[in-house]
Amino acid sequence: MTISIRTVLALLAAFTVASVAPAAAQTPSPAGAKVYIINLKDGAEVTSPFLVQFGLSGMGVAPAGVEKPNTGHHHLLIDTKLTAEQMKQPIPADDTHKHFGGGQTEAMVTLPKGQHTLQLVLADWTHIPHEPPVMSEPITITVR
Ligand SMILES: [Cu+2]
Repeated sequence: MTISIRTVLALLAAFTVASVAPAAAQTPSPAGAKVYIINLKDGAEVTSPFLVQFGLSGMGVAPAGVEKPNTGHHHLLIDTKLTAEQMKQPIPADDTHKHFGGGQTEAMVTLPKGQHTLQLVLADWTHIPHEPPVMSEPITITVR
């Protein structure tokens, strides 16, 4: 069996393109878009359960699954953060990565006593953070 050099080159080219292509496309965000926690400041003390209100300026809220320019839905990161690699992928869904795919703009959060970090990240209809990312500075709160 012989394999022509042309076939080898074609296979190499296909492999190179596949390995260079991004894992998933990120949705662009408009300049100046901001997400922030409205009702809690860094260092806040709360009792559990407590309300977290999600603020957004420069973009709109749309439910997960609805593709519309300059929109997204809120995600609350609790005691975790996203790595640079995770910023390009759908946000995981678990106890520390909460999705508000219904378009919710606030949530009651239950956490054990102690210090916790909270951070909001907006993501597109497929749960992938925008480019550039629209995320709040993490805040540290204490549950009494
Ligand atoms: Cu999501």
